[in-house]
Amino acid sequence: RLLFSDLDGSLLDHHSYDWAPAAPWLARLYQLGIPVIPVTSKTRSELLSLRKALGLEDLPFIAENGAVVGLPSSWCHSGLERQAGSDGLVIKTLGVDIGFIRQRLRVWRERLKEAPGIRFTAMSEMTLDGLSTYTGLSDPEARLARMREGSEPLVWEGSEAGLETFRASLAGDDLQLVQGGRFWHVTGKSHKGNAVSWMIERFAALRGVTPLTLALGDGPNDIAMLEAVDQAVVIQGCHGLPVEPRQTALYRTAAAGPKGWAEGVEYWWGRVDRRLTPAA
Ligand code: 2M8
Ligand code: MG
Ligand code: MG
Repeated sequence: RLLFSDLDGSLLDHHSYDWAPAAPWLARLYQLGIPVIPVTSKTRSELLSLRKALGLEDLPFIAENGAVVGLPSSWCHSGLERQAGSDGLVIKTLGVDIGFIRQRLRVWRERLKEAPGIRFTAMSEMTLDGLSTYTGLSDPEARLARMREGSEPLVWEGSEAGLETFRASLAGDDLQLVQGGRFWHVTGKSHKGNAVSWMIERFAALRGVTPLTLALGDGPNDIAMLEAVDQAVVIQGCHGLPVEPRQTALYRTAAAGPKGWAEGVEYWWGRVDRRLTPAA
């Protein structure tokens, strides 16, 4: 089995970033050796500090909406991938470089300045204070969120029509927009769905078995991931954004955040297989 999970608004509370209600299931999955793989908009730097706290240290992660993948050595093909960094991880970049994204954003801001309804603030244009206030992250956490490699979050302040003009302009550069809880994210062609499929294929190639896969998410940027697995959970969101994956094995939680996360894991893996249920 493999479990893929969004972080903000899913495993982590949208406001406090706390995960206490999910902790018993996390501990149970760890005991059973079932990998919990974070699939998030967060950066590699945010993940390196968070996965320690979450007890997911020896596991891979998918960062920046699929643009950056981190693999511990146990997830690498021996002999082929020996370029691990000082953090012990092999990093794969499935997206495009942040320098290109920021350069194109500057170009489009200039070219579209007379167009109606186009107004946005990129995360790289926000002050550290401004970013902390907007997200509720602490200063050190906000610093890690700014260390981007393959996606630029932005706050959209223009109109709906302006957003469509902007989306079409970016498409000409093979860039796309996906919506997270608070930000729109500009990425290359990578998304959570193809990064998750990539990870499942790798697991199958390394272990010689096709895993049963579960994914949990609360936002529009999770749809592709929810469509790439066997069983899916849409966690009740705090943002009221529609999340409608084309997935028949779908459960929608009543609770939000980490409480909904535990509810979703329990729904698929608690009832079907009692051995998996965590001790209260
Ligand atoms: C951003 O991601 C969330 C994901 O849903 C959002 O769009 O609201 C990212 O910038 C991430 O790096 C950051 O940690 C998070 C903080 O809320 O916001
Ligand atoms: Mg989320
Ligand atoms: Mg997310």
